[in-house]
Amino acid sequence: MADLLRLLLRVAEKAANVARVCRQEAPLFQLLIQEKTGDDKNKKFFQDFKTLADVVIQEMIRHDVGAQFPEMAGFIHGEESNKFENGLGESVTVTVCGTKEETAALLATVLDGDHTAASLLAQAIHQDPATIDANTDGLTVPLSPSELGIWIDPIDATSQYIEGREEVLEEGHLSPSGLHCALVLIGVYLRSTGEPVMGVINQPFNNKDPSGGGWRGKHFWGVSCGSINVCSVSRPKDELGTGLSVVLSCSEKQVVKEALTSVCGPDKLMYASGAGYKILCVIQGLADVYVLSEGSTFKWDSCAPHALLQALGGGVVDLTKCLQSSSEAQDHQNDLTYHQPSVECKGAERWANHGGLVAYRDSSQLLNIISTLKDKL
Ligand code: 2IP
Ligand code: CA
Ligand code: CA
Repeated sequence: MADLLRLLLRVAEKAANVARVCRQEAPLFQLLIQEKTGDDKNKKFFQDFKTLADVVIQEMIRHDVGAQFPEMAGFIHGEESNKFENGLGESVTVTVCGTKEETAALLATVLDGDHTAASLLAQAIHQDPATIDANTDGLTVPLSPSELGIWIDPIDATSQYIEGREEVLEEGHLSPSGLHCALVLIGVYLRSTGEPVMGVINQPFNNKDPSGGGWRGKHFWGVSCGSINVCSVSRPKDELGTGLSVVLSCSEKQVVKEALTSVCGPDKLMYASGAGYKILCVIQGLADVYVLSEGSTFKWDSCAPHALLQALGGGVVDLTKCLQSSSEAQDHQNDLTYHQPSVECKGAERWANHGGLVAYRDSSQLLNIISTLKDKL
């Protein structure tokens, strides 16, 4: 299934292009940043376009993967629904059509007849991405498409994507907010066990071309199945004696912040936007762990980066389950899984990571976190 990995890298790059185009092309950008003021239709329209960019990206990924791997077609899920209502209250199902022109015509119906915006979007969807140099030669993945399912978050950290603040990233440093927090996440899991086995992360706004050529992205990938554990990011060297570094959501509970201060080194309690970006920080060694005590992330947020962390020898666990379990054994029974919904819930909540999570590289650091938070939550 190395073919699947190469395909996911390509579609994620296409997705990143769509995300960039929506900010670069004035007619699309205007729609993206429209204020939530004015009459009702305007209010609705603002919401519509943000979601439309997401839906279009997700459907494009679903279309391309389903075309090459028909066995997977019914198992490609994502954050968004492709049933869409336009400003006139009409329901439209957004799909990627056979040609650019057909896709543009369909998108125009959602965009209330804005043909310029529709054509620009369709152009980006149907354009072949630049070749990606991913060094996957010689990689064999002993899986078959009929065993696999996919979770897509077309754009994670949408609020940062819309706000659009540009940061210059400093090597080795976590930058808490800005465009670079927006990520395209595609995760692959085993249908039988729900274990993540492959992940692709594309960061569409990683750095700006100094000669004025616009934003350039960066991609990351990992495969973790059986004895095969390969990641495009090498495992960061552990710095001894510097204290644990933890990244949290700004909205994390005070009791968690206080408890973790006691195990963190000075200035090692950090905050960042985007669930995907925070796990990426752990993957890159910009933080040792990401702790989240609320059920505010979903399967599509964690599946892809979880696969990369697992390939590096770490993982993502359910925090509540860890706090409740008596054994300290590393038997993976508390790992997040991706195949079963919470049947008692409705809508997106069916796929929430209800128990919160901890993302880690080193299991001794995970144990440290769990023992610190025990009896505090
Ligand atoms: C969001 C996004 C948020 C995150 C939230 C996710 O996904 O990643 O940033 O909250 O959990 O569900 P926080 O930044 O506080 O961690 P989306 O942007 O796709 O809705
Ligand atoms: Ca998300
Ligand atoms: Ca999203």
